[in-house]
Amino acid sequence: MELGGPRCAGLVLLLLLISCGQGRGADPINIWPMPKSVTSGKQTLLLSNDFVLNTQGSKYPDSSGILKDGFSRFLQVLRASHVADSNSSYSSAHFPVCKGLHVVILSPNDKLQYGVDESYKLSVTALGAVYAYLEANTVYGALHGLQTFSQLCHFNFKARVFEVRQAPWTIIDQPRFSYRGLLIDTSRHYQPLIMIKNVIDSMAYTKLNVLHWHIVDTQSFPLEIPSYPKLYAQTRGINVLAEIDVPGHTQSWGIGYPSLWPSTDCQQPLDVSNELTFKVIDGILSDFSKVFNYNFVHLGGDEVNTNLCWLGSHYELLKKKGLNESEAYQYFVLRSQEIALSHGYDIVNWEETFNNFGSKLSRKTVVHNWIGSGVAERVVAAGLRCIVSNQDKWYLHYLDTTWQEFYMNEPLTNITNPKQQELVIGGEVCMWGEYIDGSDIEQTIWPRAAAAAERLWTPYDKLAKDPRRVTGRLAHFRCLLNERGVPAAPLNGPGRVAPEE
Ligand code: CP6
Repeated sequence: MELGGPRCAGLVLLLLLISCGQGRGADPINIWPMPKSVTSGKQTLLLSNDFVLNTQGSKYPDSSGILKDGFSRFLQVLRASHVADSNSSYSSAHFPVCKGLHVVILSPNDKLQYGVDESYKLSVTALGAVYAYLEANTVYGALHGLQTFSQLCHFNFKARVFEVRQAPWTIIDQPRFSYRGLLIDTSRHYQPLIMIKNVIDSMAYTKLNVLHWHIVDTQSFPLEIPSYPKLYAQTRGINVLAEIDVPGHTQSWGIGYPSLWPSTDCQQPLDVSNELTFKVIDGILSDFSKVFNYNFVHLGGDEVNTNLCWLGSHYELLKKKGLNESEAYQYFVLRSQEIALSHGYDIVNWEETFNNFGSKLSRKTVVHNWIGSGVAERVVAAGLRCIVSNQDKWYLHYLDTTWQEFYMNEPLTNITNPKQQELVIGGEVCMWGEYIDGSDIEQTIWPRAAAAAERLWTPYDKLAKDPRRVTGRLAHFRCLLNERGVPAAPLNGPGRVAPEE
C-alpha cells in the first residue's frame, strides 16, 4: 500500500509550516524584533547600485544629520557584510529596480527623550513604485524603520546585487514599552570606548533604546565630565541613563576625597553625617545635567549595609536628628532624590529603597526591580513607576540563563489593571562588569539581550507563547549580527544548557 507515504509527507509538511511560525507558507519572516504588523508577498526587487535617500515632503530639516548619517550607516551595514561589487553587470531585466528610500518625517523636532514617538510605517512595493517609502512622526521612528528595512535586504551572491525578497511589504510598527534598556558597568573592568560604541550600535539593531551606564562603583571611579561632550548615542535614538550609585558601592569615592569615607578603616557606605557628601553628589548631578539629557538619573540605593560603618554613636548628625542606622539610609536616599529633582531629573532607584520605605519616595521615582519577581506588582499598586530586571531571568552574567528564559520573562506578570500596567515603563537586561571586560562583553550580551528586546518591543499578542517558534528567526538575527561584525554567541552558547527542543 502506497497510501501511507503521501499522507505522512503531508503531515510532515504541515508540521514544517507550523514550526515556521508563520502559518502562511514556506518563506519565514525574518525580522527581529517582530513588528506590530507585517504583510509580505512573493516578488523580488533589486536595489539600485546608487540607492539614494529622498526626503521630499519631509518636515524634518535634519540639521544635525541624524537621518543622513543613519542612512549612510544603513548602506554601510549592508556593504560591511558582503564584498559588494559596485560595478555589477547583472541584468535587471527580470526584476523591478528600487532606486532609493523616500523618507517622510512629520515632526521637525529631534529632541530625544523618554516617551518619544518611535512609530513608523514602511512599504516596499514591487510593481510601479520606484522608491520604498518610510513614514514616521519623528526621526527616531525613521531610524527604527531603517533598521527594519536593512533586515529585508539580502545580498544575492550569484547575481552580486542587493535584493528585497517577499515584496510587497507593508509594515506598521511601534514599541510595546517606552523603556527598553541594557545596563553596562564600567567600574569593575575597564571597557574600551570602542566597546561601548559597539554595544550602542548593536542596541540600535535590536531596537533597545536606553543604555543604563553604571559608571562608578566600589572598585573604580572612571568618571570625568567633559565641558563639551560629543554625544554619540543620541544619533542612534539611544538615551543614556547615567547611574551614580549612593550611598553603597562607593568605596572608590574616598580615594580622591578620604573624608567621604566614614573612617579610614570603614569605607562604605558614604559618610551620611558629612555635608561634603551631599555637596559632592550635588556637584556630580550638576555636571550630569549638562551632559546627560535623559529625564531620568539613576541614584542606585541598592545593597546598603547600614550596620557596617553607620553605628549611631559614631555620628553627631544621627544623634542630633535622632536617626538610627536604617533611618539614616532613608534620610540619605531622600536627600539625594531632592538634589536630583533640583537639577530637573526624575529618579530611578534600585528596589531596596521601595522595599524599605516606598511610601516616602518622591512620586517622581521609578523603582528598578532586580532582586526577583513580584516586586513590580507591589510598586505599581503603590502608584509608582517600575522597570523590570529580575536577576533570575535578565542578568547576562549568569551564563546558564538561556535565551529562551530571556525571551519568556514577561514584565506585566500578575498585573492586570490597565492603569497599573501603564506604570511598568519597560525592562532592562543587565551586563554587570565583575566577570567580563572588553574581550568578551559583546558575546555575553548577544544574542540573549535581543531575545529580551523582542519581549519589550513586540505587542504581547504577537509574542511567541513557546520560544521554539522563534528559534529560527533569532538564529537568523544572530547571523545577521555576525555579518555586521558583532561577535554574538551561538544561541546555546558557552555555559548555557538548552532546554529540550
Ligand atoms: N553592583 C551593584 C552589582 C550588583 C548590584 N549593584 C549585583 C548584585 C547581584 C548580582 C549582580 C549584580 N554588582 N552596584 C545590584 C543591583 Cl547577582
